[in-house]
Amino acid sequence: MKLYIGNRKYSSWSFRPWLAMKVAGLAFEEELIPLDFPAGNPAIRAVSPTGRVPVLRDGDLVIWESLAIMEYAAELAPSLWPADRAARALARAVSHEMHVGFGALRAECPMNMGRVPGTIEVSDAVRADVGRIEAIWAECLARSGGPFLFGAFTNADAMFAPVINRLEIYALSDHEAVRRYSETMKALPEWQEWETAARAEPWIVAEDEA
Ligand SMILES: N[C@@H](CCC(=O)N[C@@H](CS)C(=O)NCC(=O)O)C(=O)O
Repeated sequence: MKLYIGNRKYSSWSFRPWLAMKVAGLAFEEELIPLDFPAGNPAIRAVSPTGRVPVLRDGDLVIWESLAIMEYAAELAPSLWPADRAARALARAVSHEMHVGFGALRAECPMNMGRVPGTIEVSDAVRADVGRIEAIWAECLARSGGPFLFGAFTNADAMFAPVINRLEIYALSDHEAVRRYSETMKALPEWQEWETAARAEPWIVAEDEA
């Protein structure tokens, strides 16, 4: 099984399935295809029907879209969704909300694993996105008791992983639940492995440098 990813510094969509599959202990190879071409890297087109990463290849099977990859990973490692049916439904709901939502936060505040934390000007729409994320995290953590959103680590945590980076590097939240949850996520050895490799990357993508 091989996961094609983009730059670790910037590719938030790649980080999600990579983190989920690593924390779940799935064995896979990875190949990084740099996102440093203004019109898209032709090497991505060669492996991805959408010209985007992440893409998972398992034998002849090619899966694109981060959440579809994570659903596939959860079939191989069922702990990636909560065992309880109601919790599993909620974990999927917040994961889908992340997949389609928070457009202002994603557009104005790109994930950047190499950035020194500091504030930037953000719109009211970003503040609203942050408020909704704080509410989701506080509610999930209160319901499960933590330390992850649904108790043990699941795909829902992986879906929000890039947001943890965004809230930190643009200093967007001082909510207690965000602080506690971010500490838990950033202490994962797999998080640290990704971050260390990201910081060693040579590429700078201007449009992701807010
Ligand atoms: N909806 C897709 C989004 C994938 C996506 O936008 N990937 C970006 C990198 S994070 C990409 O491949 N961009 C192509 C490029 O910049 O050349 C998913 O969930 O996987």
